[in-house]
Amino acid sequence: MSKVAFITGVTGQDGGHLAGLLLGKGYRVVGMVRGQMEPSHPRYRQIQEDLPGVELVLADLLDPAALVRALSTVRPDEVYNLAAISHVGYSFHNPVLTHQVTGGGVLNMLEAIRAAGLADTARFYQASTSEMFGGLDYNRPSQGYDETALFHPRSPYGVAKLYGHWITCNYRESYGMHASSGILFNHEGERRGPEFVTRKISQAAARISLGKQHVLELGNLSAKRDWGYAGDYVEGMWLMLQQDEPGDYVLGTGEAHTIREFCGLAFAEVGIELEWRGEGPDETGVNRASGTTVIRVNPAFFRPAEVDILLADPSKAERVLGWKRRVDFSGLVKLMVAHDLEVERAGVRG
Ligand code: NAP
Ligand code: F7E
Repeated sequence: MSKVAFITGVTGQDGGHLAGLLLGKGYRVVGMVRGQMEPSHPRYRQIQEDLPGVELVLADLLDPAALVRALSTVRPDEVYNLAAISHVGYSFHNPVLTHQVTGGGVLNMLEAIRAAGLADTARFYQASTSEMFGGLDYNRPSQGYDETALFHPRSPYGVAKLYGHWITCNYRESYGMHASSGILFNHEGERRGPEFVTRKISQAAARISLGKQHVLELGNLSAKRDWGYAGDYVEGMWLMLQQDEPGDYVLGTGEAHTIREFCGLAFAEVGIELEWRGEGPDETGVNRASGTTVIRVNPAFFRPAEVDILLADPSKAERVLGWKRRVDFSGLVKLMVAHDLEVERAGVRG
């Protein structure tokens, strides 16, 4: 009998990678999708095309009864809760919805597992985040955050995720559930949404090199992130649920780079050498060969509170899970730009 996995957020970046990984391991994979769709709906058909082999079930993190129905029917062995409002900038504009979906949605899932009578059998993965650390001075960013570092979230998203993290720990301690929390640092790739900075840059580099776009507008160029490849991180999620005991694990690379560095590598991939001129909101990235401005700062992309640096110490995951990232920073930039060049040349969005 093959194992059954239930994935919320299956239409997102990580959901696509995880579904592919689990199908490859012989799982029956059921993905939860939301909306008033039926199989003839174009979006439903699109999702089926994007995720071949994945069975779809309709429910929403905000609808506890629908979650109970879905879980009672599917009766999964493993539940991966990846669904969330995941954009930090957006969470400042819609903090209440973020609190309900990204925070309360985790509680709805855990309660639904209990109500469906699966608390003793189903293993649960919660998609926690490095945004919970926030990154103030006392919180040791220079040596990297591990599972014991202090939390100080700096956005409604980070605060909501912290609730999701602690309620997962609480259900583990209260009801003996096999509930694990993966504290994942930024992970990117060809499935990343274009509203996140890496994909915004890789798409723009491809488009600018092909003459389809002139300028890329960005916010804070100095923030540093610990960027890895999403395909490596979903393997870590799966490994967490294969352990005898549940736990909390940091996944990251142990290297942090600025947005500026990401731009430099991405534009180099399309043959544009960048020169940075000016400072603060007046800073620009100029094509050294042509003298044309290809990047400028738009303060509309600044956040009310920024996380200046996120750096991981993933030694527990490496030691206990045997997990290690495979794709490094330059490999990540290369694969994203190569993908976007292909998409832009073919004239389709991907
Ligand atoms: P993503 O691409 O933004 O995907 C989010 C998913 O959540 C989408 O499938 C979306 O469905 C679904 N969703 C949103 N609201 C929902 C609701 N009310 N009910 C059911 N589904 C809902 O996110 P990702 O990058 O794959 O990240 C996966 C998870 O890991 C998220 O929880 C994120 O916060 C967390 N995380 C991500 C990173 C990272 O660097 N990627 C790092 C740490 C943690 P629709 O398609 O219908 O909108
Ligand atoms: O921003 C700066 C921005 O939106 C990264 C989510 O997956 O990872 C992600 O959250 C940095 C920030 O990701 C633009 O201010 C500059 O400093 O790509 P991002 P994020 O906020 O780190 C964490 C771990 C998650 O858990 C989240 O779900 O880039 N930045 N200029 C910009 N960011 C965006 N989006 N757009 C810009 O134009």
